[in-house]
Amino acid sequence: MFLRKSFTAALALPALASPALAELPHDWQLGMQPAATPVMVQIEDFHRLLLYIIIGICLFVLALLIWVMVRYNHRANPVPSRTHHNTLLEVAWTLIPVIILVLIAIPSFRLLYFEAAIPKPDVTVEAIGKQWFWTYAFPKDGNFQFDSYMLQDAAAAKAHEPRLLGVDNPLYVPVNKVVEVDTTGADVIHSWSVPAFGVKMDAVPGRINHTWFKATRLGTYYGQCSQLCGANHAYMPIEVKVVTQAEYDAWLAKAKKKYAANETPDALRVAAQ
Ligand SMILES: [Cu+2]
Repeated sequence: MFLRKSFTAALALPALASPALAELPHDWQLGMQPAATPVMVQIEDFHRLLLYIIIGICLFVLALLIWVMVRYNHRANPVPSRTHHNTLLEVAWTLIPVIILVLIAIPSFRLLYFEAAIPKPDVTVEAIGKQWFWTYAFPKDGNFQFDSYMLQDAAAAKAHEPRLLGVDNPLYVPVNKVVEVDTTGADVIHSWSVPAFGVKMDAVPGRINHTWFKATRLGTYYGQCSQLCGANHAYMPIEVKVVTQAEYDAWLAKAKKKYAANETPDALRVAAQ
């Protein structure tokens, strides 16, 4: 019994030391980060479908090339054919790609509309891109806002946060709840992007863009500004902690007090209405 317990603990320890639930890129990673929202699951499915189609076409073209090289080279085919038209072939190589493109367009548009239609939100967050940090505002939940800066290397190491991705004030959201993210830019165009959520929305000065996610797994998720916005563009990461509703409520109550002095700017609130 004791042995089994210590064995389990030994397994669990390294997982705790390197944040077990953190979703971030790894060295030698091939492919995308594991999906954490329904939108990202569908993006992955669509990506896989495209990959199969592309591999099929590449293999087909490769086979044709090899066949032509072997069967119709100078030695194997000393007298060249004088054929210059084949109506059936020409119709086929026009129609088949059209059919493939239409087959791709159907799930593509379905996914596009699924992403664009925001379900009724449980939480609304404004993500305001600034040179070079993010400000998060909760206009409907207590009307407070706070700044989220990247941790410098020493501070990140101390806080067991990944270098260049950890922030001082992460965004907290409840698991399995629809979170609407309204993005805008305070100076130039930024982009709020979290790969595991399948979310990337430009933050444009003078307008508010809307997107959403519903994280289905607890954990810490990282993203980065994805629109070149100036000298420190690479140093304004995004950290989102997906927690249980109870943990979220506790954070919200604390945040309301801690950031009480920081009201949502009037200009933004008017624009949001
Ligand atoms: Cu930026």
